[in-house]
Amino acid sequence: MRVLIYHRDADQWRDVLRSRLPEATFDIAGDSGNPPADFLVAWKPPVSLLEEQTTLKGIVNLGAGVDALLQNPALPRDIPIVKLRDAGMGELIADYVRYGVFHFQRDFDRYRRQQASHEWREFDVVDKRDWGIGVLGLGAIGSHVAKALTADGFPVHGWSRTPKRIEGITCHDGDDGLDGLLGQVRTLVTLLPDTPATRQIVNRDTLAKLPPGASLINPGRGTLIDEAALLEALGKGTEEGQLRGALLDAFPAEPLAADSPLWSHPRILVTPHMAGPTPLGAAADQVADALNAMSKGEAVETIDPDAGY
Ligand code: OXD
Repeated sequence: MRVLIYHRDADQWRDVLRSRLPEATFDIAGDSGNPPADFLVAWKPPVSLLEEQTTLKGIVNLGAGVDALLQNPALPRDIPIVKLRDAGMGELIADYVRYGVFHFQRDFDRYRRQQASHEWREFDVVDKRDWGIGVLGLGAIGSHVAKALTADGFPVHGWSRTPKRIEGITCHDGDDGLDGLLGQVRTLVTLLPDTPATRQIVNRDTLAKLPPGASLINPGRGTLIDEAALLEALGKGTEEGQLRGALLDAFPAEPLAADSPLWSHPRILVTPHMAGPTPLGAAADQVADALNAMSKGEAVETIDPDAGY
């Protein structure tokens, strides 16, 4: 089998995959002019690359989100597309979210601002059991995050499009379920895929349904959030508005533009899409298994292009 790899760290991927599939041939792809391949292993391949690869029998997406791939107009629709499931990203993203939750629950955001004005003032701690957290999106990563927060002692509400049951998590679904969840949470975490149904799910209406002083953590997709509504809910300056603060890792256009107002807002923390880097080892096992199965014509767990994940 001939495999083409398109990734920023393509050499590393080639080495780990070669050690798992010694009989396969691996080539590293440029934007065009590549040898024809049976399988493409890629993260955000360019249109030109997909256009020239007319012999592909399958694609492995080197990430959990398939939005960029599905938006590629040259994506073949008649071959299996496999994405990475939780290959260790769940734990990394859970740590990121837990950091964010403690940032707000233990008032680190306020202490950081107080330090700037040399102010010594202690806040009463809100008990974890009274700090409801809403996790929008209960896929492999969302449910990992929800369980980690439950283990920390927070009451966790999860939301998904279709009904789910996860032990220890209060699960909600559908539009009514979303409204019910929003009213009960002090921190909202967005881990939904980017689909037409989820775009700007965090908008003026949803933000208004959160209790005053709630916080937002987005390690998911930038498109989930209506940025103008977010800035409006935060209000200006250091004075806490309807929304107390936000920790944002994903943006509709990345890198975040240098002149974006998000950078300088005193109650927004910006991180450069670093919440869930893909750990090579476990991910390489998943990629190798998928390539192996597809090359033998065996069934693989493929994405659903219509659902968008
Ligand atoms: C992913 C990502 O989807 O890194 O895996 O955003």
